[in-house]
Formats: sequence, structure tokens, C-alpha cells
Amino acid sequence: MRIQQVELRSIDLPYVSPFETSGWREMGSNAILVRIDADGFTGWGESPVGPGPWYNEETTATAMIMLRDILAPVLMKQDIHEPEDVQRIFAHVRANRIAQSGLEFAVWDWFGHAQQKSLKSMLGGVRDTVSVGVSVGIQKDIDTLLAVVGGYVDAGYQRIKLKIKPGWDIEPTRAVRNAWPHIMLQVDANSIYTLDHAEHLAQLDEFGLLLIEQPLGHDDIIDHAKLQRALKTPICLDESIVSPEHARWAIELRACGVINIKPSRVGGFAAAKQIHDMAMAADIPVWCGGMLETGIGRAANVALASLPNFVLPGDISANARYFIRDIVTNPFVLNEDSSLTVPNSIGSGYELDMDYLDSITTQKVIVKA
Ligand code: OSB
Ligand code: MG
Repeated sequence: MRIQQVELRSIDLPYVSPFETSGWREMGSNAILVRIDADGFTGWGESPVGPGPWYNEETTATAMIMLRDILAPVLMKQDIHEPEDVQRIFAHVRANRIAQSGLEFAVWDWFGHAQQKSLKSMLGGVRDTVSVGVSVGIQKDIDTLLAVVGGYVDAGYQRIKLKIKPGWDIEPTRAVRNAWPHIMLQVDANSIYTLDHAEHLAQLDEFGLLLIEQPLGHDDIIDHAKLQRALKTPICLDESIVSPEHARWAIELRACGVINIKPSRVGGFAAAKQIHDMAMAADIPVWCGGMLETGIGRAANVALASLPNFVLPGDISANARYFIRDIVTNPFVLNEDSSLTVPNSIGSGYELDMDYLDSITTQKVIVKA
């Protein structure tokens, strides 16, 4: 197939509450949604970017320009025989992986619809449900944190991830661990610490955490390998693993015991699958991270998390944890065992609420072949 038209939408979709990490605060999704049309079929994707370059180098504005001026025109000049072709076509594009991933995802979705297959079956998923948890942002004080976590535990979430930063790490983690001695607990620093904090971070070892996510530099692997030797708790890399090559480097250097896979961070599902397979061969468990995706990206993450080596709960909470109103009419609902059910329907299994999507669209750009 050859893509005839790409439609790019900027959106403004408010979160139920602000989301705060060690480095930034978000009020709503400013993702770019990508629609492709070819041969009478449509595919949708999502590039979950935000206003500033706080997670990686990309922003809503840069992703829009990359998609409009480079990625869509390049892709529309090529025949695409299978979704994996996109990774080959973009092999010479540097960085800008979240932008790439929105288009790649739309191509997977297009093939799902054209070939009447579910994304789960296309990716090689093996599970009917996937275990999930919640990522809890930085709160104003520990009482508020305990109330927020308590709400999620009452809603049925059995794994909690706490965002941490200097001044908000050991004590909040201790408080949550004391309140819920048996819950699966992990922390995420979003690159705020340095090796000088090794002894400080080792205090987290007493809380029986599943993992400590991305304590050091967003592009570091070497210092993470050093830090891992000073910690009992497994380090999980997020920001640092932007490609299958980076995953191989981290595994060879023993920089982590766990990998967080986000298809958007690594440029798409082909790369995500390669990292999954490589980690499985090296006995490194993986889990599916999130970028506060809308119902479009969420459904894709659920399908990906049904692959065999996704053995830890994902940051893929029910849609209602994120948005007052999402852009899909069939949101995921949490099952009693803290899981989401993987759709078997064609594509990734969501139904778009087009009128509502139109109402939260702030800019629409059409690129024609
Ligand atoms: O570091 O995992 C992260 C959200 C946006 C950007 C980066 C991260 C996150 C989260 C939330 O932790 C994950 C989610 O629930 O989508
Ligand atoms: Mg993270």
C-alpha cells in the first residue's frame, strides 16, 4: 500500500488531576494524533508528546513539524508491504522517535483493519488480560499522597509507582510501604539523581521495591551500571533505552535488571518487539510503560503488554484514571485482579468518539501524497 493522506491533529485533553514528576508538571494531553488513509482503509496512531522537552528532546511543536515536513512526506513516497517496513524507511531519521512512533502505530492499525486482524495477534500477544498499576505523581505532602494512593488501592490497583525526587523520596516511600506492607511498590526518578546520591538511594533498599526506575541521566548507561552494583533493588531503565541497540548496551553492561518498554520512546512497535525479544533472551523482565496516552495509545499499549516477557504490571491504568472524558466510547475498565482485558477485535479495539475528538482538536494539518 501507499499512504494517500496523513492527517495530524494537536489536541488539548484535560487530565483528571495534574501530573507532576521530578522535572515537570502536565495539566492535560497535548499529544499529536495521526490518521492515515490508503485504499479505502484508515489507521490511527498517537505521538504522546507534551509542551516541553522535559522527558526527551521532543515537544508537541517539534513533533508536528517533523511529522508534517519530514516523516509523512518520506513515508508517502514508499510502498509499504508490512508494518515493519516503517522502521526500515525511517532508519536514517535521527531521534524524534515519539514523532516516528505515531505514524508507525497508524500503519499497524491500518494493516489491522485491511487484514481484519487484532493488534494483539499481529504483535504476537499471548495473554487475555494484562496486569496493570498506577503511576502516582508528586503530591504536596505525605497525607495527600496516602489519600491519593488509598483511592487507587480501593479502586483495585495492586501495584503502585511513586514519582520521586530529592526531598520527596525516602519518607514518602516509607509512608506508603508502612500503610500497605504487601502492595507491589516501585519508584521513578525521571533522571534527577547523580552517582553522588548512591548512598542516599540505597536507603530505598529496605522497602522491598520491585524496581527503581531511571534514577540517573536520561542518556546514561555507564553510571547506571555503577549504581546498580551499589543497590540491592533492581534498576529499571526508561529514558535511556531509546532503541534496541541501547537495550543491548544496557544488558551487556548490566546497567539494569528490568526494562520499561514504551513503544513511543523507541520509535514504534517493531523496535518495542525487538527489545522485548532481546530482554527475554537475556532473562531481563520487561513491563509496558506509559506516556499518559489517550484511548488510542492506551489500547496499543495493552496489546503490546500481552507479549510473553511483559511479566511486571504496566503503567496502563484504566482511561478514567487519566481523563475526565477520553476520546473513545469503550474505555478500559479495571478488572478485579488489577488487570485490563486485551481486545481481540480488529485493530486495537477502541471506538473513537469523533464529535468529542473534533471538539478537543486545536489544530488539524493535512498532508497529501
Ligand atoms: O517516566 O514513566 C514515566 C508519564 C509521562 C512521561 C513519563 C512517564 C510517565 C509516567 C506515567 O510515569 C505513566 C502512565 O500512567 O501513562
Ligand atoms: Mg519513567
